Amino acid sequence: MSEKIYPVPEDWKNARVDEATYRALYERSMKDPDGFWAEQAQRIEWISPFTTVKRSSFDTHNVSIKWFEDGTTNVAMNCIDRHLPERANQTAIIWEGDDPSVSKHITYGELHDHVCRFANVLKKHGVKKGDRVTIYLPMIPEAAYAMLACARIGAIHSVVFGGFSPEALAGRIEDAQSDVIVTADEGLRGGRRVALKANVDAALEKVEAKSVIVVTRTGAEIDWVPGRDFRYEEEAASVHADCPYAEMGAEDPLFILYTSGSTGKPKGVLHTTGGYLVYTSLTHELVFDYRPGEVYWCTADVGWVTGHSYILYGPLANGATTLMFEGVPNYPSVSRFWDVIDKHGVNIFYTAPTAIRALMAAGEEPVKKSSRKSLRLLGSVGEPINPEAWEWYHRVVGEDRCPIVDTWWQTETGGILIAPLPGATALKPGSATRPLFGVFPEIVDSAGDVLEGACEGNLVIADSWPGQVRTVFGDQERFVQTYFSTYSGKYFTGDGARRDADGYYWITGRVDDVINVSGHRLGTAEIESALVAHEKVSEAAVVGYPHDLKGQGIYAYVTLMEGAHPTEHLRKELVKWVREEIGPIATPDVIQFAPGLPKTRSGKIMRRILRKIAEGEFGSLGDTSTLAEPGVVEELVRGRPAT
Ligand code: 6R9
Repeated sequence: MSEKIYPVPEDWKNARVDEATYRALYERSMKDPDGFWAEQAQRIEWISPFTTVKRSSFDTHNVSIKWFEDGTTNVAMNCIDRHLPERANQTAIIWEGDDPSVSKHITYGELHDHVCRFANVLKKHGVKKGDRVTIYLPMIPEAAYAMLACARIGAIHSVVFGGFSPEALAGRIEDAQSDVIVTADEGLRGGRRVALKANVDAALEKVEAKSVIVVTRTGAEIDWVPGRDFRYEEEAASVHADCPYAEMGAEDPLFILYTSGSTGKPKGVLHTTGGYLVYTSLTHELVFDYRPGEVYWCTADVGWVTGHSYILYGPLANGATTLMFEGVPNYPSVSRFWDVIDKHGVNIFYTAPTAIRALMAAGEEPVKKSSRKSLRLLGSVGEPINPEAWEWYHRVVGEDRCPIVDTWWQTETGGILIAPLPGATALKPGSATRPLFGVFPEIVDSAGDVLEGACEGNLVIADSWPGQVRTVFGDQERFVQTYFSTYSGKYFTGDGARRDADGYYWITGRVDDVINVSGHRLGTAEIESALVAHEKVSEAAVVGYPHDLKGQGIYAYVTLMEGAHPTEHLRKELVKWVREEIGPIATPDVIQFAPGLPKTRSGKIMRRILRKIAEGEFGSLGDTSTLAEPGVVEELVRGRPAT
């Protein structure tokens, strides 16, 4: 690991938070969390003020997380209405289309009108406080309008990433019991069309919904179910232009977002209103040192938590100008990101290591063609960033002048928990550095004992912070089981971490059966259950292996049914099958047909061995003596395809 240190640049010493302020505020947040958060909560507007700041318990028998619970507010009011006196004519959203000649600016005033109309359309379709609305849209402004419209009337949105298959979409609609689906005729990414409405149609053959509201994006011809399907544009023209915001309790749900875990189906991570907004707004302002008037760009998709917290809610709560990009980094050319930065004068740029690695592979020339002189700060999120990619990002993209904030967090954490503050923290490439205010990380060993000083182990958080997940939608037991039972009384992140002598954290990756492919979280169990759903597959085991661009690739061991033959044709069919069951992000990189899987005598698959074989580390397979049939390992080693 790189031990190079990048001190805070001279011209950053006047940032919002310097080293002394960081230390003082962090200490205050630990000693007097109630006082600290009561003060921070004033950054948003409350309808009725809270009197209780925090009431939380991580006790396995009684997990409960509540922040500002007797206060009331509204997220859309905070993200829009509150800014109107000062910012009605300021751009809230810059939308950059997939086609580089298409973009538009939406002011806070216009955002207000769009969101009100969208809210009234939802109301017209019977959506009430607490109802779930599934949003399956591409990266178009209507995605933001729809999410904020839900927030405005107190409905709970469940955004499903547009890359998910009908099967995956159906599962999420069913779990959320959502009657209304918002989609588009098609999406457009990298010049290619994505058949969103057709996917919704296919999903609704499996589950029911009352209304499908279809935004027109490409104008493609699509199938239509009269009485169920409605054109958004026609609906919007038929409703009032104004819609009052609902008064919501701080602990009323804001959204559900499905994420993969180590077992079973994806979990509906539930976030609530007050604490989430306070936390995303604070972290957006401090981590990115956001200044009024600046253009801020996060390249995530709104289908992921990064899009929720740092394209939409955090930036808009701060009255920022946030850029929303429909396309991909390499269309029409690998200069696209840098061209967009110049076109819109982007000051703060936040992307994922997987994109950086892919663009790094294209060389410096496509970057150097652009000026990037507007850039002031760079950010990274989604997976550990390898020091080579960090150095390249810093030297080539940021021309050695822009600090990089490597932000560690999760769908469950709502916002960034560990990251540098650019005016306070010396940087070490590959380290997410130090905890933010009110965040109490600990590293524990497998027995649960807290390790001190420089150490390596599993990362837990010892106490609650306002942006934390409140429950798994409809399944509190699973919530407790997943996050609070491994290490009693602590939130378990599922990540491993190292802490160095300076107190810096280095996230080493997942320690559970979750893999991180291009920054997307996938449960190996999900891919396995997709594979065994195929009629020719009898058993499957999926592991991650190091992949140059994606961070981790998907390696699947597949055992076939009697009579089925391991052909190239079947391999392709299985790849296609998984894409259809889950979506293209779950495409297996390697499928190895295996006559048998290594199992213990009690029948447990020994994943440790499968991981080693996938990594090509045959010399370190460890103890195989407990295997029921030691011979299968040799066969797997012999049969391993080149990766
Ligand atoms: C925000 C987001 C969460 C998992 C997390 C960890 C990995 C995210 C990281 C990082 C190292 C970083 N992760 N950021 N690892 N350094 N800066 O990505 O949420 O999709 O839920 O993924 O991603 O393994 O546990 P989510």
